Amino acid sequence: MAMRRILKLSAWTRLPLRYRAASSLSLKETLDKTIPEKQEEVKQFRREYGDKKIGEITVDQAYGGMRGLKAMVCETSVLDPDRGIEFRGYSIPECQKLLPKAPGGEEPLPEGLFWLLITGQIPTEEQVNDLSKDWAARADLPPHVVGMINNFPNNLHPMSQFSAAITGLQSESQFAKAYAEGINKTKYWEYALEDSLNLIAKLPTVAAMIYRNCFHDGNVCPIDPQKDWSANFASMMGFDDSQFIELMRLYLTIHADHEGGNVSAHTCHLVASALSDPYLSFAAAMNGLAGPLHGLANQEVLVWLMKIREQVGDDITDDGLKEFIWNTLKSGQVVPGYGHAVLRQTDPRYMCQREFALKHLPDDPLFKLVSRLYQYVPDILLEQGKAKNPWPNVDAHSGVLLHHYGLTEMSYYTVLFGVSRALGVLSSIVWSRALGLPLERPKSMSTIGLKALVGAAK
Ligand code: CMX
Repeated sequence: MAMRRILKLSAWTRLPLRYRAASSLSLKETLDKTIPEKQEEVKQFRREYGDKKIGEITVDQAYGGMRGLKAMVCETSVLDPDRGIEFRGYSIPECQKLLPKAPGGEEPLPEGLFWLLITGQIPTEEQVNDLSKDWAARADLPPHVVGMINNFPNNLHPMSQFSAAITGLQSESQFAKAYAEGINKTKYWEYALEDSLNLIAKLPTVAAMIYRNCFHDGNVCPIDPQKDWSANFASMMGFDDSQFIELMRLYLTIHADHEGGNVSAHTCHLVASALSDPYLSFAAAMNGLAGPLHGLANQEVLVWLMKIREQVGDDITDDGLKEFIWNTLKSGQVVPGYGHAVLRQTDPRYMCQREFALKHLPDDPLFKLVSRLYQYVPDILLEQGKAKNPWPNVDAHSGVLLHHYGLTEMSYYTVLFGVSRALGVLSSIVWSRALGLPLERPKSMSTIGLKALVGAAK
């Protein structure tokens, strides 16, 4: 009885022993142990069940962006339409509770989420601290990338600068070098891991340089090896407010992964399947994230909120707000930050940002506007009758928090999303190489071919 009560006390105790991290193991040692077990599990599963059917494809799915098609494997996270994202089985509130925090902090450290995504285990504080130090030590950029970023014109969108700089970093790829030297394929994952750790470590420096060049004096302070990844990133951008640093920890944790089929994750997976190295694959992913229906929606939301303010002001009436929403729809545009290809409820990533706002900035006028939109947009989208999901997604809330702390340059917002997304998609590359996943090459059909396939009249 007492035992049962203890088991209920926290989600931590639900973890089977094998999923608890052994505090003495490094990340590489943990993967050295975990990967052969998983390889064997998958091998046996495929031997026994490889020819089992897992679904059917309709003509509408072929034309309709392959929604719901179960045709790829992603180990790091699963997206449930109602419950939202689960990172290796853990919801966002569970991650907020279980993952190590900075001293005095309340939000999880993204280093811990990365450990969870790539190993499947909740790390110890020591392991997370080691990762913070490791990333700080790897953060330097080669001189040609520094020169490249400093030469980008200010009118090149920050996401284009980000993607180009990541491609420029490809000179550092140990995967590409080892492949050229003829490395055995069983070792691919080790080089993919090394590239991923280096790239993740360097991204805040790249992103901060872009921010300081585009919007400030171009000066970026050096990395402090005593600070965690988010604190260093915030400082390099020029923000030292402890609440903003906490926000960055939360932000960089919740944007990291959204299973395998979203545009950025799928792009990364696809490009890496050609054995393009993690730098090239991640740069490609960032070009997808830069689309307005995906990551750029966080910029679009703020642009839209500012339009409401400019055109009608903060004192807009309820009817005025509803009219503004309807006008957006009637002019053939989407309401940014609402709807989702998979989710059918309010995104838990929206909810945790809302909780952060309620706790730290309840009176912020822009947050109040975001809250009022949450009251009206879903009903209007339902009345319009097109969107399958009328509820807000992550992008409906992120910009208002950044804006509150002075990060007001909305064309930069997607870069922050991109820095976080690296944690998930690069973890997946390591696993794709560990599991020996092959070149991705689905079959496409012409309309003539599809008609013939389903027996449609000529
Ligand atoms: N505003 C207006 N119309 C919307 C809408 C919205 N927020 N969401 C969906 N619709 C429309 C679609 O454009 C589509 O219209 P058509 O039939 O005229 O083409 C119709 O409703 C059905 O779409 P759906 O099946 O509900 O949604 P999809 O899976 O095709 O698209 C998404 C999903 C996210 C692209 C869409 O909801 C959207 O455009 N939302 C606004 C942009 C946004 O917030 N994107 C960020 C998503 C999260 C992320 O990746 O970062």
